[in-house]
Amino acid sequence: MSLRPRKLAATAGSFAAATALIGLAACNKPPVPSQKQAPAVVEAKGDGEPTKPWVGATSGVPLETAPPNVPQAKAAFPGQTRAAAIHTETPIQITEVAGDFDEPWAIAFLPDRRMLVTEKHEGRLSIVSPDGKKSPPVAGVPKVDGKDQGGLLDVEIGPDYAKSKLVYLSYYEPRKGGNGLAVARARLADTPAPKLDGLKVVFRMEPTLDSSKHAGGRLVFAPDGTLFVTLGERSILEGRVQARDLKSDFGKIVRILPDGGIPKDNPFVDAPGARPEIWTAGHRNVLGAALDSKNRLWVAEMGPRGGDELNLVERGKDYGWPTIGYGEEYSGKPIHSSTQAPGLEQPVYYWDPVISPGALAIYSGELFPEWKGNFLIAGLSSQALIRLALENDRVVGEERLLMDRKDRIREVTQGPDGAVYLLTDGSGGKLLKLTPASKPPTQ
Ligand SMILES: [Ca+2]
Repeated sequence: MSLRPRKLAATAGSFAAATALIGLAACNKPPVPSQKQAPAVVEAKGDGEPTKPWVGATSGVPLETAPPNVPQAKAAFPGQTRAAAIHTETPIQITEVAGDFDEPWAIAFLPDRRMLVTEKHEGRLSIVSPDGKKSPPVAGVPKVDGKDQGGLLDVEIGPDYAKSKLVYLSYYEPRKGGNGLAVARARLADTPAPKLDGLKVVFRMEPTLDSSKHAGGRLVFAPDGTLFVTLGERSILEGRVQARDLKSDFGKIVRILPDGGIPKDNPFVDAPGARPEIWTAGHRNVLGAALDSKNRLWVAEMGPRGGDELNLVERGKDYGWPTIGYGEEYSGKPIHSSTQAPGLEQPVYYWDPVISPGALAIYSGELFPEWKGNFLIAGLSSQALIRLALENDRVVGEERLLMDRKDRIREVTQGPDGAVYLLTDGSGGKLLKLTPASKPPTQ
């Protein structure tokens, strides 16, 4: 008998309120009866093929079988889209750590493993303990423009947090004439009534525009202490045409110092008219970003219909939006003059149909040895956790996990314990934790 945890009943404040197992090779065996609540067991998901190890041997059969939106688009190199299906062998236990979040967006771990969690529309920040208890909302969060895609987005703790107590927030800043992404930092007074002290805005995306979309917002600290901020092109045409224009922050990834200063080795500091914070150009809307084991920056980029991208972000390069790309307008009209052009970077991988990537994490933990070095992407419209295996900077396998839950997944991040933490999107969003499940004993 298989139980499907369609609705996980949460016990207030209790850890392991509900658990589920996925990824079992064969789920014919009944779940192990436990003391209180028998974990529900469901079959491996992904594309429904039997589970098998991915290492060194992919199925050779593309994971994606739906027809492309832009069938005439041709990949620039083999393996740029529709990689072979791979399958996680480790059974996965899903624990609902906490629920009832309103549009949760991001998680950042404090040194003691409690989590800072943002909620987008209300601009709320709270501290969640590993057993799921929520603090009162942290006071002193800046005012946000919480319409549509706007609000409070990412949170990171400063590299010097142990001494400075500095936390960094990205958000849609309400401004005269519209809004723009801003990054602020403040000291966290981590008390029973937590608050932010000494808030200072360290970055303001320019120009201001009246748009409720595509401002990016992901924060990534590099080991050299610089801070990458991903931005978007604001969706409306007036913004989109600035995505490759170095006089505008739209469609850029910028690199700043934690206090808002400009690193001297940024690529355009000496280019006349260029904004000195720009690191790369030609992005549409980057919501997912992570460093790999060589400290290179990778991004998952929300594309048009048929054109979501994975990009390796390299200093000073132009990723081509909206001049080149693989997708089309949601109306079906063409956007791009071509899929390739000299001087414009190709994505390492693209999705057609799209997955709608939220966050990106690159797994380096010990709990899931078979995931080491894999890319985990939060899938919104795809309602999945997408796993990519790469070799030599090429995608060699793709898997979609958790599809039976039908959750839009907004955030994925690795915890200090090596577990994978997720936030599901929307009202009633959940904080989920993935750990390996102990296999049921052989009957
Ligand atoms: Ca591109």
